Formats: sequence, C-alpha cells, structure tokens
Amino acid sequence: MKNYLHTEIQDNILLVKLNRPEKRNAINDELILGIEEVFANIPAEIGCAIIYGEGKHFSAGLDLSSLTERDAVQGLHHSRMWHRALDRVQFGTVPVIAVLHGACVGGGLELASACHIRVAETSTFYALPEGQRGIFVGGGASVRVPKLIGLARMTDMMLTGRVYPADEGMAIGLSQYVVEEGAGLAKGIELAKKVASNAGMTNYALMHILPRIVDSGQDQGLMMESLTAAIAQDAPEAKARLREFLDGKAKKVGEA
Ligand code: 1HE
Repeated sequence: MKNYLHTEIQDNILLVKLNRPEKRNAINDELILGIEEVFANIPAEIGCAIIYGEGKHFSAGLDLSSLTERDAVQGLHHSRMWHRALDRVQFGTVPVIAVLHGACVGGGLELASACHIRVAETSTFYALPEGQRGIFVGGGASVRVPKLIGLARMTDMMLTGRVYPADEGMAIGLSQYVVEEGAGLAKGIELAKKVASNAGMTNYALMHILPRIVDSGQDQGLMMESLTAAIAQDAPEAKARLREFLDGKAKKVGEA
C-alpha cells in the first residue's frame, strides 16, 4: 500500500497520490484497500482532501490482470470491496477533490465520481471501456456516473466506447473545472483551502445529507432540508458568520 499510495499533509489539506505510474495507476486490490484505509482514517485536523495521480494518467481503472482469476462469488465480493472503499471517499469526514489528467477510465472514473469536486487538466479523457472488455462496471459507476451525466450518456459511453475529452467532459458534467496542463494540483489546493474554511456543518450537510435528499422523494427531501437548515443555522459558528456579514466585516459574494 505504501508504495502505491503516497500521502502528504499541507496545512490542513491531505494530498493523496496514486503512485503506480508504470501500470498507469491501474487499481489492484492493494491500491483499493489502501484508498479505503486512508479515507477511513483522515486526521481530525484535515479540512479537505485531494486525490491525484503520478505519471501520465490519473488512472487506467481496474487492474485487468487480476480479473481472470476470479469466479462469480469472488467477483461479487470484489465489487463490494470497491463499493466499501469508494463509500469511504464519498461519505468520509472531509470533502474530496479529484485532480485529473490523462486517462480517467473505468474504475478511475468510478474513483473520480466518488469525489465531491473534479478538476481536469486539458489532457484528461474519460471512458468506460468495460463494455469493450466484455464486463460491467463494478465500482459504483452505475449509481454515481448517471448522477453526473445522465443515464443516456453513460449508456452510450459503455455501448460504443465513446471517449470524452476534457472540455466536453466538463460540458456534460464529468468535471466542474478544466485547467491548463500541469495546473491541476494548484487549482485543487486553491479550492481545497476554500472548502476547508467552510463551517463544519455546511460541509457535513453537502457530503452526507444532500446526496440522500437527491435520492429521496420530494416530500422527504424537503423535510430533510428543513431539518438540516435548522441545525446549521443554530450552530454558534453560523451565527458568528452571519453577524460578521451584518457588521460589514465579511466578504461580499464574488470578493476574493
Ligand atoms: C494495465 C492497465 C490496466 C495499463 N490493468 N494493466 N481499464 C482499461 O481497459 C484501460 C486499459 N489501459 C489503456 O487503455 C491504456 O493503458 C491507457 C490509455 C490507460 C494508457 O496508455 P499508455 O500507452 O500510456 O500505457 P500502456 O502502454 O497501455 O500501459 C503501460 C503498462 O500498464 C502496460 O504494462 P507493461 O507491463 O506492458 O508495461 C499495461 O499492460 C499496463 N496497464 N492499464 C492492468 N487497466 C471495479 S470494476 C472497474 C472495471 C474497469 O475499470 S474496466 C476498465 C479497465
């Protein structure tokens, strides 16, 4: 794990690097278990995490060399292991920003789609080659990717092997940002600092409650929203921030 995943702390930001460039950061069991462990044990002082890849690509997805060895039951457990690990990323203690470049394909896209913000360098390309490999997604793509781009686009990606370049990927919702080649990490850190400066309850609600509201019916969703709004505004930190604005001491919208 230590070789395939490199972690570093900068102020209150956790940087997690996929470090298997010789295999294009293809994700084997050791790597996915490493991701689970890192995101299950984020130090309390961390306010935001960034995940990115060493070498020419973010990730070539599942390590295909391991696939041939599994029977159906082992395949089921393997897929559930990915679900567990990527749930740790999506529903952990801090928001996670994926900084992408080169291939973001198959399980690499599944990992990226478990993150809360995606920043893509211009070299990024997205694909779900599972269709062409004769398999199916198993790391959560069928749940997370349609939420980003819609059912029809994911179906097309898998049926036809369509590859989306960075700019088109942003246009359809695969990333929220596109930046110049080599500028991804700096952009990720800039965003992470903003994320980490939010009130804890706001980030918690965005990570843990908003996705549940989206998955629920309108009536339940509105009730969950009201409860969340009530809890958030009750916190001393929220009251202090509102007071700061009313006293003219807080930044206006759009001020740097
Ligand atoms: C790999 C993998 C891999 C590279 N598993 N070993 N993912 C895919 O179907 C994508 C397969 N990979 C590619 O299409 C290309 O490798 C890339 C476009 C990502 C990069 O191309 P390139 O020219 O930079 O690298 P390369 O020469 O193809 O690969 C370098 C080495 O990495 C080579 O090994 P080597 O020992 O010959 O040097 C490749 O075999 C190896 N490599 N990708 C294993 N994926 C939870 S379910 C998720 C299901 C999926 O993710 S399916 C999609 C899998």
